[in-house]
Amino acid sequence: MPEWILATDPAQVRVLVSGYQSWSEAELRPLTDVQAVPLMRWRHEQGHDPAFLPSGEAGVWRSHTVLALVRPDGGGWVGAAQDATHTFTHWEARAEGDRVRVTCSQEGPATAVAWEPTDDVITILETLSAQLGANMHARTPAPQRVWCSWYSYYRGVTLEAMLDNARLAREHGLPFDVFQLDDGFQSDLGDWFTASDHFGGHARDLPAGLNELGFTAGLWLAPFLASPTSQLFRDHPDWMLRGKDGAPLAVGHNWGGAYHALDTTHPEVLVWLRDLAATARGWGYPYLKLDFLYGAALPGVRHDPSVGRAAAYRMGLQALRDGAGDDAFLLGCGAPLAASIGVVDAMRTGPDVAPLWDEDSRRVWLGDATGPSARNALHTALSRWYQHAWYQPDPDVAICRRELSLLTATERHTVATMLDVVGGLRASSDPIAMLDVDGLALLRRCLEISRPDRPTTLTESLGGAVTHFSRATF
Ligand code: 9PG
Repeated sequence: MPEWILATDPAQVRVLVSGYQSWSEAELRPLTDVQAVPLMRWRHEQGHDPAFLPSGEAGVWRSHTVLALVRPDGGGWVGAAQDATHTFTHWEARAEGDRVRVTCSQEGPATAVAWEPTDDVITILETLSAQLGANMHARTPAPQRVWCSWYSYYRGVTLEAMLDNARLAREHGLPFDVFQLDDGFQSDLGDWFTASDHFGGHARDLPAGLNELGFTAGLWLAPFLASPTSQLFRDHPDWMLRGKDGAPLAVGHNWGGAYHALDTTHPEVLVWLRDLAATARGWGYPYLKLDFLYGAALPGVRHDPSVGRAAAYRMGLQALRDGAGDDAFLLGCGAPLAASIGVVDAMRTGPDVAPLWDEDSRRVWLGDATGPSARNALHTALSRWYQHAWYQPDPDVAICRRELSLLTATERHTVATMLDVVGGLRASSDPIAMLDVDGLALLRRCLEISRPDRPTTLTESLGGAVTHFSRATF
């Protein structure tokens, strides 16, 4: 296990860490602080890597793929994996008296890591991240402007609401590229081909209407999941990722109960995944939001035990890409980050936004910053700004409405400004009819692509924003 002993005072150093999947926290903190451990046991699979949880000791910080230590003068050290195709790379920084010990371990076949002492952490971090992106053939699509049904209609979305919003967006001349239908159209988790009772149609009925209005149709899927009540689970219990006891693993709790994940080393599962993505494409959806992808990357007993977690995950993701086609736009969500490079076009880089600033009881007392809030989404997406070389970052939606929201005007504007700093996808879920003159103006501002899609010359200001934001606001 590579190890470095740094002769530097831990009290003078801040550490930049990133959790392994979209919703896991990323942050820049004094090294002597305590990295929060989620107290709720069931969050360990759902928001974190159960095989590499924070230790909970003061002065010990764990990070996936990349870790940076920053001195007050802006110099420091950066460690970064150089490939993540088959491997998860785990970094740990530990304060030990007047020194810092950094260790690096890998889950999966050993691959190269870079370790750089530097007088300019921001520039080296950007350079090493870009190398990882290049090594894994990161895709470089144009940023998309997306209307997504989730953060207003939630599971109650209907076909009519989608079309009403698309019509109003067209009337107001709002420059969306994509109208994306989220969770709620399907009869059960895993049963993507049959409609829910309330949706008022079938997912395949929507794209034509959206196309007529000039929008690309987008669809949400959680392709690696199956609920125990689904037809998918009942027909193919042998396709599930299992625990040591042989029973299908519960990989999370949502939708009113536990749910399972597909074992992506099973050849029939790979065929199913390819067909699923191809079918959605055939319905008229060239934009897919692929959610809860972490399920296929959890530790467990697999059909092919010789395949490690990262490689198994990647096989499932590649099957989806093969089915959707090379020209489809794939957004990963709830997804292992670095292991997705080169297959996804965009990636959610933080937890869900919510129409409230913070839920500090859960964050502070339960040690869990993966919950939905504007603060959590921004804080994590900003702390991952350097990942723009891996995919288009998606910091999640802005919230411009005043109704059905607890955000103050300042908070709405803060979210809008910070999303522009992160770049990548620009998105909204606001029912257009709910927006007043100010709300429409703010939304228009959010949809402006005012920065280059993959900033390479903005490192100073981006890094500065992250540093300032972490210090002053949180
Ligand atoms: C649809 C939503 C939206 C949203 C996604 C994702 O840990 N959890 O229980 C958890 C539940 C939902 C969730 C994230 C985490 O939201 O990020 O944009 O698509 O699914 O169900």
